[in-house]
Amino acid sequence: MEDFKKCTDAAFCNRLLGARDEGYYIDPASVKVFGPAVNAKLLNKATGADFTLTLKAYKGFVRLLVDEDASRKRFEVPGVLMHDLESREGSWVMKAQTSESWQLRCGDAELQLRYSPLQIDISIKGQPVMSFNSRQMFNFEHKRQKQEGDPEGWWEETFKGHTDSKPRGPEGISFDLAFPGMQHVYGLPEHATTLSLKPTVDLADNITSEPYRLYNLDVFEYVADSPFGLYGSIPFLWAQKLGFTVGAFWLNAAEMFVDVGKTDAATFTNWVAESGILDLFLLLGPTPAKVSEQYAQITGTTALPQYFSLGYHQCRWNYRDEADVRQVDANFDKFDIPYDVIWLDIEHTDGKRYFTWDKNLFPDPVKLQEDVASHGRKVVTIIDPHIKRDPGYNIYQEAEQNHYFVRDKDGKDFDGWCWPGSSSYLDMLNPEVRSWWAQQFSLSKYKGSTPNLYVWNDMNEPSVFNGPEITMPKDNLHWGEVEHRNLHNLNGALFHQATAQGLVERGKAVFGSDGDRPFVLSRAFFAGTQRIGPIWTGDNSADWDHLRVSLPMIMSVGIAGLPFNGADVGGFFGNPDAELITRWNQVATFYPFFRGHAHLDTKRREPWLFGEDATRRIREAIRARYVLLPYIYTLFRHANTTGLPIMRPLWYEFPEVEATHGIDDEFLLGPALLVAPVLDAGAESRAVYLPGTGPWYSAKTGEVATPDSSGALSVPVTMDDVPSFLRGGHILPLRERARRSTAAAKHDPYTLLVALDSNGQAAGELYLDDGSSFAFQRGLYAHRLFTFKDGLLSSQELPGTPSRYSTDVAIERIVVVGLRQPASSFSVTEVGSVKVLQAGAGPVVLAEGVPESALVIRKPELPIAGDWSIRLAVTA
Ligand code: NBV
Repeated sequence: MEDFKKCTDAAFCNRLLGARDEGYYIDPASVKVFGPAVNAKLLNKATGADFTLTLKAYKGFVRLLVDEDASRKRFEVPGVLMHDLESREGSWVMKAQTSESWQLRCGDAELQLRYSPLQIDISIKGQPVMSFNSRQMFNFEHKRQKQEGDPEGWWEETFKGHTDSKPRGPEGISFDLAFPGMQHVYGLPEHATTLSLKPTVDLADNITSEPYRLYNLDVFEYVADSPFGLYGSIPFLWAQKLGFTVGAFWLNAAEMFVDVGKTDAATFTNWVAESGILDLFLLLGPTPAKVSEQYAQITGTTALPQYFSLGYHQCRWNYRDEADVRQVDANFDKFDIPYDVIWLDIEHTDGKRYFTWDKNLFPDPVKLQEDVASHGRKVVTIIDPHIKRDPGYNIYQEAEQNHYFVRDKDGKDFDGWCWPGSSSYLDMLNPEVRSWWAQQFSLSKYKGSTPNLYVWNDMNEPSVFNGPEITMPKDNLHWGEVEHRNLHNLNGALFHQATAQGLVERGKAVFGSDGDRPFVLSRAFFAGTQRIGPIWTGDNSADWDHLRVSLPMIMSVGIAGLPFNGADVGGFFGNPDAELITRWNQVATFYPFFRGHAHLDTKRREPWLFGEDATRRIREAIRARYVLLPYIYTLFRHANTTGLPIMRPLWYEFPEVEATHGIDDEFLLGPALLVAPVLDAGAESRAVYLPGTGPWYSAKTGEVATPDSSGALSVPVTMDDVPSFLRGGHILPLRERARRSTAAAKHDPYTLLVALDSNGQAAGELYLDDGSSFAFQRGLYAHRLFTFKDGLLSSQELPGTPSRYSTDVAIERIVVVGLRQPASSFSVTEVGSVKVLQAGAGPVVLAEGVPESALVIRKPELPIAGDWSIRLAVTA
């Protein structure tokens, strides 16, 4: 951690974090309201500096913009905000106006704008929820000329021998945001720490631990509990108290630090960024789902993934050669373990020249991909952003000739050290560079690639081995003479975007206008990355702490609008033993992105290498993933339409249950499945908290789980167990047949698992499409709604989703848990055109066991995408 800055090592953080200035005020004469916008002039008493302030009303959120005047405008982060944002505009209704403040209303929100010192208080339905600058920590370092005697750190600073020339001087921005009555704040990824963010300052603003840092970095062997910045940054924070969930998103891609302080009365946060502007969105919730939707309206929703990419991925640095890949591929079949994708890390290239192949190790990559594809599987290759400075390498040559590289402060192509040695870095801020890069993925340019090859972008923070903090100097220059410092945290997302665009274009060339959805995994990320593709949590370690912290990490990235993410299964560094790798796979069944991966120096660890018992258990964990895929894909459709997370904190579904607010070692997969995985070595039991009144059913046996009156339950566990619970009131679509890949299951029938609530009711959904193309965007999908009420189970279109996708796939089983009478006392009667069916007790889905109360309807032969209903009648 020595390589990385603390707040005190960064001049702007040193100056601004915790600093007060009461001198910022609004000139009352300047305040004007134009429909959705309040415009005003903001001034600083001591310096005389003036700024423009805009407060804009939208439906469900408020946007506060502060910038210098038009002649000194700062860098604004491009490409993150949704194009249709303006269509969400609301309008202000004036409530009261005095010489000291204005009171405005927009929807349920009331806002008070105080002039001097500047302060903005927001309440919803009379409840205060947010307060901006109540502690006078707002500061905006205005543009200035260098002068004799300026304080140290204004125009230059040095860290570990690297000097940042800072030609524009101090440009920091800071503010405080308080959340009255709220004890929990979440989000602000990426950090390896608890989901509910721990305080970093005490009441007197003394630092008790480092502030949370947002600065995309390649952190070698990160520790499992730390506020240090990792590979990605999303400056989006959640806060909540009973009845109110709100959010704050600062669109700013410069280095940032955030302090969190708590009192009984409120949680205080103090944010500082090195440059850029203040563009702060205050999301008014008031429920978790509303906050997700509001954030999605601002930055977009998750791209609908390729169905295959939700299966299991097998990665390793490195699968040595073609024979190794074939062997691993064959072993999955031999050991009867499904998988969808095999990955090739940097060693597959010719000297780390991406888009090339090591000719000795991979002499016939096309044949290799075709063979893997003949089993319905895909190959992923790594394409990193550092370009070897080799005049004989076509990518370098073209980029160099076209001036496509980021320049150093003196205007020369930046030369940094990375895997290939001396390297340059493409300037992805330039749209021309992005489209040139995208073209490199065409089949004719990327020699040895096929339509079954997808991509992995690593090291895109960017990682520069000999750079400050192992990254790019901040005074490097991008397109339009923009300093790297302004867009550092966006850098990786731009690269990711250009790569995904390449696969989109390739897909259109190969498959025609419906194309092929891209799959590109990225390590670095920023707000908006959800529109591009998944990320993973980087180089974790094979230990229990990293297994445990993977849950809050995945959830925190997920609630920050980027739910398609996961952690390296098994831990990247080090060697997991049979117990850890088994437990890790059992947890990862439920990760939104499920990939086994390992460092070059680790022992081989494919699922069959840990003895028979472990192989069987890992097989079960991966199979359970495939069983759940129809449900998981449906969750992704919701992420795609409205922005809901996949792996959810308990409080996300139960915000009204205060006891859930601090829990992060359990989670819900979507709304219907609660998982309390085993996260400790040698565990013989797992303490579980079940929120609400349930009923909750054991996913293993279908029996009702009975916690004590506080919701606590101790579940005995063996190495075979992953305590998980079905939430009464939900119907899950599943596919139970064991197959070698998602492609092999394409025509398999479904199971509906119906878990009744205390009124004997349930509902659930299934989203269906071709799983790979963009045809869904022109309506070629089906979205089914299943309901169970008064003994009648029905399937119909989800209202508003006319079904234009047809399939003759059927339902082969319906399992109902939670019936009040024994299962044997039911008969299934015909409704409409449906035949009389056989019914009886039988095993529940996720494992064995036959609870008396579970009714299993075998071979109902109902169409999965058709309308039907069947009635259960009590015969006894
Ligand atoms: O490309 C090699 C690795 C990769 O396997 C890993 O997943 C990345 O996070 N890469 C980092 C570079 C080397 C890290 C020590």
